[in-house]
Amino acid sequence: MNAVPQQGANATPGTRLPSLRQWVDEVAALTRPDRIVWCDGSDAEDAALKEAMLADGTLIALNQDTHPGCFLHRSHPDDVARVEHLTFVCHQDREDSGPNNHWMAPAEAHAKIDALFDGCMQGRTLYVVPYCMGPIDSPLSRCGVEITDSPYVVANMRLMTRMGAAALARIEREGAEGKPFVRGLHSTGELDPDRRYIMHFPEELTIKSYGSGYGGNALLGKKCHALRIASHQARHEGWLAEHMLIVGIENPQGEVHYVAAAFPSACGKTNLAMLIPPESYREKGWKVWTVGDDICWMHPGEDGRLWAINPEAGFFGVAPGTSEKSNPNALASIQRDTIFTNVAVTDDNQPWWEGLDDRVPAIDWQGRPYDPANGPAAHPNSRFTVSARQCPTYSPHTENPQGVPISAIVFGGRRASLVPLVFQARDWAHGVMVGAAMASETTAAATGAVGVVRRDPMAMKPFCGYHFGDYFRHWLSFDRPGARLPAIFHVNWFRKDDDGRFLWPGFGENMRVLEWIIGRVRGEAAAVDSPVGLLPEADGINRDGLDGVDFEQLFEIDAEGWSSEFAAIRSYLDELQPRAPEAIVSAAGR
Ligand code: GTP
Ligand code: SPV
Ligand code: MN
Repeated sequence: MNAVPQQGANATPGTRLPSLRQWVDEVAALTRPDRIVWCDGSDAEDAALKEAMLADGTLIALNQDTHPGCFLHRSHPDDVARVEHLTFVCHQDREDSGPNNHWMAPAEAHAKIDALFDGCMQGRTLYVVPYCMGPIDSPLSRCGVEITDSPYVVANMRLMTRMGAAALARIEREGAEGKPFVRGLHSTGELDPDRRYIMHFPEELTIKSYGSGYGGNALLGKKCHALRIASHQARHEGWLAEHMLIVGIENPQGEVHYVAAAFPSACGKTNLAMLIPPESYREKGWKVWTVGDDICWMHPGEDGRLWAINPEAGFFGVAPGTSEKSNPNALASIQRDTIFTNVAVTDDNQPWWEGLDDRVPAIDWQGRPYDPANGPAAHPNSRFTVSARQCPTYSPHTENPQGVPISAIVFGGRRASLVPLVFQARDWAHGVMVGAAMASETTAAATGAVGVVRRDPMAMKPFCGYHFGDYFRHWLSFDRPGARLPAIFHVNWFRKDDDGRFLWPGFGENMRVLEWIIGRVRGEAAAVDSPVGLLPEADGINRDGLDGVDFEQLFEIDAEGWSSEFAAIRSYLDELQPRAPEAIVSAAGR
């Protein structure tokens, strides 16, 4: 059956893969679009889409003299962040989704969301978007197809993934061998928060998302595929899909150590991935290479090490706070060919957000004349979408089909008190417990209250596609004969003094902490044991040129505070019983 004829200027003949063709036909029969476009990812296709979006107001051209190829998208004001309360992971068996996910029986979930999809693309175009997560020729990469009625999603997927003809060719080749692709169906629907669901069917490798156009809800290759579905696949295939940046640290000897770091949403991954070392480090020859800023897929290699790829091809980064001082690499990346979402603009139509500079914006993120009485000019979760290739420190090894070897894993959260600047886990099981015990203040990346401390194990609370107890067990399983596992650390850039000021300068100065981490990995830096783990010696972190930093307070271990923290961790692990692994529970002090 092919209910809807192929039409349109850039419509292509579709696909020779029967399973894909059949699925597109089924979706078209359900959603009833006016036309179907198979996206090839070409420049011409992108230009035509952008022209159409400029014509209908989906995109607004920014100042093309200062920001060539840059556009602004203003989303619906009720559609600015991930919606965790509307996100479901629907395993057949409820237990498999765990208490960490919302669950609905798959049949019920399909029925509920298919009712919303029924006829929803009438008057619209259905885009078929084949994409590859990871280098196109890497055996570690995985493919998917997103069907969407949003040209904004198509333009973003083109930046965030390897999208188009090459991905389709790989999907067809693998399909002929019986290897499945992930199916993602998306419609912006009416953008009504009461008619919005983000649903995952891990056992069917299927995603259905309705009623939102926002990044994490709508760019299905990202959180839905590369974390929720991929984490489920990874569990069964023996690898890890994580909410981590990947950064290469080159020391003065020219050795590059790759570090993967899991921080919750809007807690510093993009910034650490693009770090520029302080001048005193650059003079000595330290360099930093950006591999990825949000997602990391790690596979055990034949040498026993974990090898990582960044499944993404672009950055969907937080705009507020990005400046020449905090993140010059990000700023340099977004001077051209960037899509900005929900930022403000200056009177000469340049993108602007809080923390960029001291200019006063003219128009706020909702298109109103800027009035501080209305709140921030840019939405706190306003974002930029840009190709990773535009980052000045983009690592050429990002394209390695085998990935890069990971020397250290770093967990971290936003904790105003209690948690020291850095500590190291004593061994793998202790490190898995440290990751499982993570907590962080909530941010604007998801709807709901901001600044509330919640448990966010391994920064995966919103993204783990299965039961956290099984997930920790899976992590522990990597410790086996022959393994040469990364050392595990925990950092906190966000500890505050009694007046509410950050104790640590952060950003580029985080290099000092990375230096200690690399020193530990190389067996050079010393450490002392403490109730939470291994701490740097008194002068273990380089303090040269850092005046006024209170290291004593930064590293203070409050025994009483930690005793209640461990009690909270244990009661959190209790909620995961009977699936919480004993090694984690006992590492947490029982
Ligand atoms: P997602 O894209 O949502 O997954 O977030 P992310 O982890 O990539 O967050 P990002 O790096 O964009 O950081 C977001 C916020 O953290 C911004 O407000 C930054 O200014 C702030 N931030 C990042 N690094 C530091 C740091 O070292 N110190 C302090 N104080 N703030 C930081
Ligand atoms: C996050 O919220 O962790 C993000 C942005 O990286 S989104 O793609 O919307 O999930
Ligand atoms: Mn993220």
